[in-house]
Amino acid sequence: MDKLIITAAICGAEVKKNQNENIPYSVEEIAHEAESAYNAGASIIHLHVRKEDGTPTQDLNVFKTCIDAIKEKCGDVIIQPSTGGAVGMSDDERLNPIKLLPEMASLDCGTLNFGGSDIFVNTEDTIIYFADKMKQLNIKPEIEVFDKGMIDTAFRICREGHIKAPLQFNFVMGIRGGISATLRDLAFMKDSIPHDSTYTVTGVGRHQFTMAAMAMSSGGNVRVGFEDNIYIEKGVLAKSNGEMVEKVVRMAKEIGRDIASPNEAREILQLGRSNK
Ligand code: KMH
Ligand code: ZN
Repeated sequence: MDKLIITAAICGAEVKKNQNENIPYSVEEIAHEAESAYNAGASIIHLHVRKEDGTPTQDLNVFKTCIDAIKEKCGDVIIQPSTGGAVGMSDDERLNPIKLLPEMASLDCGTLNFGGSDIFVNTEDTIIYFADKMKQLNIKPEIEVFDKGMIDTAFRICREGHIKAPLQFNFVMGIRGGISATLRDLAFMKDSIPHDSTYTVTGVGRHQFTMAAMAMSSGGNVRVGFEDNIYIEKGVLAKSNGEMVEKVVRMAKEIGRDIASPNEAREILQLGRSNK
């Protein structure tokens, strides 16, 4: 098996300090959380940013300031801005951070009920619009899938030339409205992607570490972080993203899976190769 790539989704758009006071909002807090995850073994930072009061934003300047601050503290870490942003944002607002030419960015491949009464809208036109922009800028999309049909959409747009293999998937499992976080569904998702693809598993909420265990033992990669879960164990709030990454590193050590450095992750994911 390849070395394990750990992504830290350090902030997200939805979770707030009243749920866990350690959720980062300011540039300093975001950079500090990225550093804690990087020092613990994360090679990718999946990045959302906030206004000072915690409101999610896709403002270009806020992204730039945060990315600069993270680079200063974390040197070679891979920064993967979100183009999902928050529910209700316009397509062009969501796309803002790709103007900073990151190596990767998220590409959400379908619409779903999102955690209750919200709808996270990604029409096929939106997906193709985002994919074409990323292709022009040679940014590798991480294909965010919340259900199996989104894998099929990714195939279709790949066949049509909007994204290029090898594809990198992130299976987000356990969100209300999306696929459940079970071994059966992970096997289904994993068996549904092309053999030359790579995949990461994001278990939402209480599923975070059980899905991490399944992902790392089946050859997949792992995402953890405050975006997806605020607890380090049942009833105990996590102190930092670093604490969650450390737990994944301990689990990987126990089963003999080495951790990828950022440069090793670049090799495995084939970042920086032509997207055309
Ligand atoms: N905040 C969600 C609505 C992504 O980063 O691409 C979308 C999201 C996915 O978090
Ligand atoms: Zn996200």
